[in-house]
Amino acid sequence: MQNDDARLKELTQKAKDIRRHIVEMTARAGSGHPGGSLSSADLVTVLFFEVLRFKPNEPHWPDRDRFHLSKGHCCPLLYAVLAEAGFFPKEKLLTLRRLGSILQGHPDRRTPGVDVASGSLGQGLSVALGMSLAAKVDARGYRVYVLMGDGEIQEGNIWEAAMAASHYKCDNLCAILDFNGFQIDGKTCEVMNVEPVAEKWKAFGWHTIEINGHDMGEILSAYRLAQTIKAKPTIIIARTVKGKGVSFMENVCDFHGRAPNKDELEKARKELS
Ligand SMILES: Cc1ncc(C[n+]2csc(CCOP(=O)(O)OP(=O)(O)O)c2C)c(N)n1
Repeated sequence: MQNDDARLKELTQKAKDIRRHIVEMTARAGSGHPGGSLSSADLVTVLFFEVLRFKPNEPHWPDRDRFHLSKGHCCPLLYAVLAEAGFFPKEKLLTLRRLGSILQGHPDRRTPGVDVASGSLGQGLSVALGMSLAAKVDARGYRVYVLMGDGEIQEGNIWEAAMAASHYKCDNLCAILDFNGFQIDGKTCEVMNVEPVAEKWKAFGWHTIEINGHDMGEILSAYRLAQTIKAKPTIIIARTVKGKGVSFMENVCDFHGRAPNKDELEKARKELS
């Protein structure tokens, strides 16, 4: 790998391009979820462009590392990353949420690079656990990554999967928690506090790594460390800012599920140019 500093700079630029796609796609669609897409953009950019093994021309390559977007409403991010990675042409991004488009409002298997549909929160860790166990049964070396939201982990289903993953010593499984502090109705700590979050995952037998989810160096180190952990699953708890990268969207709950209008799009484009 080339010098880390230079590479981190490239990844920062890539994340900016991806953020621009997110605001452009949702603005064109007139709906969608920019806030949580922007907060996870750095985490998913580093994952796709530095860590995951995949072949865009062969989306079902059996040895590909798996990525499951459990917080499926953040699919503008996933689609932007898949397009940048070459799974389909970038022009398709502006068809988000259109009837008949390969890019639906929540992930669907019609999109190259999407293995499992998502959107109903709380299910993704169980999906990832199944993939992780399948790799072990089939003696394959792929790793499984799953992205969840801090609001999402209020779902009980998550904790059943958390318990099973450590019971079965799923060290090929890495969960990423985008802890942006907001969910659909407001602050997570006010709706249903999930803290102390690291202690909860530790108690469930997971290796936990806490990072700033916008520091590309910390993100990359966390993924590298996770690859070395044996006999237990790992969770990367990333503290992030909802709407990160667009000043007037940052920490504004309204942008959880509202697209930028024409003026807001222009402002956002300037900030991301
Ligand atoms: C089972 C289920 N209940 C409710 C919803 C509606 N919903 C969509 S996004 C969301 C909030 C999610 O918050 P969080 O996981 O923190 O996501 P982020 O802030 O990262 O966007 C809710 C409740 C859903 N998609 N699935």
